[in-house]
Amino acid sequence: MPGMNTPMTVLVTGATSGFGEATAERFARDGVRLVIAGRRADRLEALARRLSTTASVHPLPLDVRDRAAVEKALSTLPADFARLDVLVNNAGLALGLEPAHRANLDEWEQMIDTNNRGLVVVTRQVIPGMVERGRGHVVNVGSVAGTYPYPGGNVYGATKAFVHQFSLNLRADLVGSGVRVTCVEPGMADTEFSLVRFGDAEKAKTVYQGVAPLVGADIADAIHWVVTRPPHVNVNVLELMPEQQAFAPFAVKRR
Ligand code: NDP
Ligand code: 8X3
Repeated sequence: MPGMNTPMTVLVTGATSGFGEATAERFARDGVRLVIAGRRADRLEALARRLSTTASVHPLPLDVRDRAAVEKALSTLPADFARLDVLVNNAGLALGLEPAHRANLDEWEQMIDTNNRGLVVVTRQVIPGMVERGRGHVVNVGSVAGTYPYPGGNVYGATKAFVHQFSLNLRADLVGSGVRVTCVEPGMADTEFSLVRFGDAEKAKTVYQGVAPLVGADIADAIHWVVTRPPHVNVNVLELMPEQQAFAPFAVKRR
């Protein structure tokens, strides 16, 4: 990473809540330069003000689904923030939990556009500079849903399987370049995730009842840990779950 006295520059997408906000908070404690991105500009401004006591922060209102906007925003970053050392591709969402034959196709498209298209557009814009400088780290936020299927996980889980495989394929391309790639794959975590998924605060609350779920700070710690390993160490994949969560048994429907 940068020289002894140069702080790292870290871009976090989806920094307006949950994992992204916690990750920005974690890196801010190290006094890095932070670019925080998300659609809700008011939240970005508030977070930037809050973190500015320890870090230099550049709020970047951005919808990752808008390729032209992403390309423009990332190619015109202020000079102090333009040389990115770490990209945390965290922006993403799940919508709905209906079985595939009843699911809403617009919601499927929005998940693909955000979790996959958005992620690859941001990545493609950022990695040439990292390769040129011979250093960098791309941390993609996948999910246990990309490995273990569950009813209603249909397209959401598939988008996260894409994130997992894209991360490994990035590794294959970037090996030896000084640019590291990690896929961090959390299980159930209490953020705004379920509120977004169901659009219903009461229903969202029930998801975490009786469970000590992961929280944003747990994932922020994991992301911070993979990034702060010595440069010769690449954590390929890091999967985390709450102690109270595990895998489903095979479903057998008997007639
Ligand atoms: P939150 O809903 O709290 O945060 C999601 C973030 O993504 C928000 O900051 C939101 O910002 C941003 N985002 C969503 N759509 C867009 C978009 N089109 N453009 C830019 N930013 C966008 O949920 P989490 O923190 O839980 O989710 C973060 C990531 O972690 C997601 O990729 C999610 O799939 C993944 N994940 C979550 C788990 C969980 O149980 N919570 C477990 C495993 C993975 P804004 O709305 O302001 O644009
Ligand atoms: C979020 C975890 O299990 O709700 O990616 O799909 S889960």
